[in-house]
Amino acid sequence: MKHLKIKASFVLMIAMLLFSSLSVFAQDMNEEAAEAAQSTASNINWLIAGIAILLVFIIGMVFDILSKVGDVQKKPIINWGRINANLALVFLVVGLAATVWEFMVHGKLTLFALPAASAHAQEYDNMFMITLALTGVVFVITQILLFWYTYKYKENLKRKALHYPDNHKLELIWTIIPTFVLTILVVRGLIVWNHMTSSKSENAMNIEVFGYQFAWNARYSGADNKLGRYDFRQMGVVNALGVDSTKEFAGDDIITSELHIPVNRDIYLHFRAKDVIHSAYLPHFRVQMNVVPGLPTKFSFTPTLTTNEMRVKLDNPNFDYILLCNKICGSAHYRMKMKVIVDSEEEFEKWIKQQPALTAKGTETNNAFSFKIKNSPLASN
Ligand SMILES: [Cu+2]
Repeated sequence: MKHLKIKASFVLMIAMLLFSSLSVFAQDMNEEAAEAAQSTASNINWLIAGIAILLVFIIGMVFDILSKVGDVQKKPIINWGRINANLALVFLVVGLAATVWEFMVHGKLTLFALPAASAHAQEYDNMFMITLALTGVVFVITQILLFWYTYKYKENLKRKALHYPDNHKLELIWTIIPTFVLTILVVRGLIVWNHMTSSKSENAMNIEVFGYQFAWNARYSGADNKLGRYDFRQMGVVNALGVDSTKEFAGDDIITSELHIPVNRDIYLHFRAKDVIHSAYLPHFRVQMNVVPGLPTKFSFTPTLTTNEMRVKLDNPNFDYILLCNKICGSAHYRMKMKVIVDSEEEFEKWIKQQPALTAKGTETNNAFSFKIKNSPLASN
């Protein structure tokens, strides 16, 4: 019992400390709030975190003491079985309510609430919807069963557990049905994916999308519709993409920091990364592709709505399409975005004519950088 008394007084001490610090802090807040509430925001967060940890600790100790008292008296004070069962029911109701709330409040942020603007988008959205509906139904049913049975068959000292080692019929059913459903989903997914990735026509416009920490560039292939070769040893401050304008197909390449694409034209994007893995995500076109250093990736799609048409459709004159990085790639990942503009054919022709080609810009290789690289072990071949 002496041991218990020490523990109880320790908990009391922590509680008193906590409440005295809280009241002091409340006074401070009143005074400081008028001056600079913002500067205390991070202090408040730390205090809340500290309080939460202390509370968990105190509650744990209280339960510990009660159960030890129960042990001494040979009669349990806390019925853990009942607490767990009731918590399971609370979890079920709160969890399901939170799921519904989440859908109602943030459902408009999901992909299929975002208007689609590419030729393959309908197929993609259908697949998304079917998968979500199927998994959603299974999720709700299994969660209800899981928590309801936890509650219903809570610990009961008068009841003996039934030994039920196996049931082959049941196991067959819950193996075959998911296998069947998942096979349909995967096969359908493969069909849609193959259709999406093999629809590239011969005269698709080749554009390179170049990602680096923390921005994007687009490189147009120019009149020849062929991207000139690049060499990583030529990448430098002046020539960020490492394209040598004197080489075949490279002279007419055009590098921009905005991605303009003509509507209803097949676009073939070639992705390249400079430093770490990025992921080019064009949500309105239902396009996403990893952008990996040393591993070229590609995707073709056809935009179906110009930026102006989309602005009218959404009744939002400030709307713009976007390409953003969807792979956490470093400290400034959040601002790794590129504006995408879908032009009419005429608008696009006008815009692209205003962009200087590499030869016109007189882009040279960065000699200082090249020199350094040439003398490094990297350039031994
Ligand atoms: Cu990135």
